Amino acid sequence: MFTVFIVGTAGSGKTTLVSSFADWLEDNQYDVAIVNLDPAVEYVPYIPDIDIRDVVSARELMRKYKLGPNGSIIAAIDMLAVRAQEIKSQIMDIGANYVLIDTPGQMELFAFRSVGSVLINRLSMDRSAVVFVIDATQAQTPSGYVSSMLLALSTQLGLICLRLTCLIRLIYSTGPWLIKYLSGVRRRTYSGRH
Ligand SMILES: Nc1nc2c(ncn2[C@@H]2O[C@H](COP(=O)(O)OP(=O)(O)OP(=O)(O)O)[C@@H](O)[C@H]2O)c(=O)[nH]1
Ligand SMILES: [Mg+2]
Repeated sequence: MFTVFIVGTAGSGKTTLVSSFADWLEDNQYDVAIVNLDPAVEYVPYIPDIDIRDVVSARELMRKYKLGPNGSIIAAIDMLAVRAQEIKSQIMDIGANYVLIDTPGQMELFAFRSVGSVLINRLSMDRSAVVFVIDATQAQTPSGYVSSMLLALSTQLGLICLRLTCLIRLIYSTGPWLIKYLSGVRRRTYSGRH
C-alpha cells in the first residue's frame, strides 16, 4: 500500500490533482482510494473513500468553540492526530494499492506546527510520498519561486522518513509523470530522515 499526501498552499490545486490523478490511476488499472483530510472543504470533485468531515467538521468547531476559519481547521487536525490510528485502520481495510490523501491549504499545519507531520507520519504506510504542489502563478517571479521552495523545504524538515517533491501545477495531465516518480520511492526500512 502506497500513501501519497498532497500538500501545498491554499488554492494551489491539491484537490484537483487528487481528482485527476485518481482518474488517471483508475483508467490505467491501478487500484486507488481517496482520503479527504480537509475538514473545511464544501465541495470536492471526487467521491472520497474516507472523509474526515464525517469525523470532525471545522464549521461545527467554529460554532462550538467560537473559533475563526483557520483556528477551526487547526483544532480539527489536532483532534484527527489523536484518532490517527483509527483512520489508518480504515485506510488499511480498503486495501487499495494507492491511497491519495487530500489536505487542507493551511500550510502552517505542515510547515510550522508539529501536528501536520505527526499526522502524516502516523498515517504513512510502508511506502509513502508527500507531493508539495506549488501554484504556477506564484512561481512566476524569482521571489515567488524562492519563497515557495523555502516553504516546501520547511515542510520537508518536519517530515520523518518521507520523500518530498515539488510540483508546479501547469497542466491537469500529470499522471504519467507522477507515477514514474512514485515508482522510485523506496520502502521505509529505517526511521531516520532522508
Ligand atoms: N489552469 C489550471 N487550473 C487549476 C489547476 N489545478 C487547479 N486549478 C484550479 O484552481 C482552483 C483551485 O483548485 P483546488 O484544486 O480546489 O485547489 P486546492 O489547493 O485544493 O485549494 P484549497 O483546498 O482551498 O487549499 C480551481 O478553480 C481549479 O479548477 C491546473 O493545473 N491548471
Ligand atoms: Mg482542496
